[in-house]
Amino acid sequence: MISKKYFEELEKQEALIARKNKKKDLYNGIFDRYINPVLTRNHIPLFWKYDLNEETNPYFMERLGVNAVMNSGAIELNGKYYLVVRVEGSDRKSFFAVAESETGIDEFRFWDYPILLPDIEEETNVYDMRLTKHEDGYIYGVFCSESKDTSVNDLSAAVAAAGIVRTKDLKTWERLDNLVTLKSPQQRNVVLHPEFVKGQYAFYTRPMDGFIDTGSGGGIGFGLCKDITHAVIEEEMITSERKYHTITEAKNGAGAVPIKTEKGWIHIAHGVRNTAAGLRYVLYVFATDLKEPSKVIAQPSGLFLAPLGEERVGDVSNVVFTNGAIVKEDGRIFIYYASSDTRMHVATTTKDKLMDYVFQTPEDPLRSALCVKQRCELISKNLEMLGQ
Ligand code: M1P
Repeated sequence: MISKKYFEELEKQEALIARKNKKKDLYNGIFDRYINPVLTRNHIPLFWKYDLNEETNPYFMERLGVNAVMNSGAIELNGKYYLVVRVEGSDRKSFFAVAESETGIDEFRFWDYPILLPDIEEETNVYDMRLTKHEDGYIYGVFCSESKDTSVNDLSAAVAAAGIVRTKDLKTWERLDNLVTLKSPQQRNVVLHPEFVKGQYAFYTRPMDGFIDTGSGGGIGFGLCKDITHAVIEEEMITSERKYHTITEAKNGAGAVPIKTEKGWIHIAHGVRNTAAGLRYVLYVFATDLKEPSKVIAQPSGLFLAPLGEERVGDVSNVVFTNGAIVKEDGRIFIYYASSDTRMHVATTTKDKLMDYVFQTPEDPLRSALCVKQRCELISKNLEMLGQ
């Protein structure tokens, strides 16, 4: 017999999924935020967590809990919006699952089963997949493949590498070799560029000395490789640098797959700085050259999107993180971001607005005196317009 409680809980969940989303009444001219998160752990199908059988689960208890849904890759296929979500079980292990929506801003629903990736024995955890529709015809998923660091006597020591899978339908996944970067011992936040560069596959990387600290890693890296099935990057160069006293001082990492525009590739990445309250993660944006996607050609000052209100609180508070955006043919852009490693949100904008933001917003002059000068110039121009 199916437990009665299941049907009560299901009704609540269906109401949650059917809830319409609305833009928040917050203006900055750059993007719109939305009132409801697009996915929370309460969207997880009940049959992933409960044993529905009254005989074996008389108290209708969660047997396999889910702690958080976050950091999702995003892709549009046949007009529908798909997120490949990082689902974190109560056991701290993450896995990937597809959630689908007709609107991109609400009614996201998980498919019946999570993704069963081909396994690599030493891999402990997988997370944060970026989905690239590559010009070679495949959809690639590049994610963090974490394993225990057995070279030191420390239970929390781990090694982060970039795992690579490919698919055509998000259902059948072929696993390729993990990316090897000869000069960097650890990698997270690796993104595959959607086009060939100099006839090769191009990756944005994030060279790191350790599992948490980037150490000498100077920012978002870039490297080429010939064979995606055994990807090896011999040389990495730095694209967007980490900079002293900016939002990228502690670390930064590539986010969504770069968006192609007439004027350059637009990147939505994350920057991290350290504070007395711990690391603070925000999103920032920069553009790279169309022909040389490693060369930064514009970088607006400061942050693009920061955790706000309830977004500031969660498992890892004061964090926003993106690894997926969808660009519609009509120019609308859906940026999917997680807040505080707990839930998923969407922010919407357009290609035109994003280009205006990237190419017309002044750069960070890097010192207070110059920043106030920059602001005074804006004020005096505006006061003149206002006739004062
Ligand atoms: O907890 C915040 C984020 O920390 C890591 O990001 P980074 O490698 O830039 O420090 C990742 O574990 C990410 O999943 C997480 O959201």
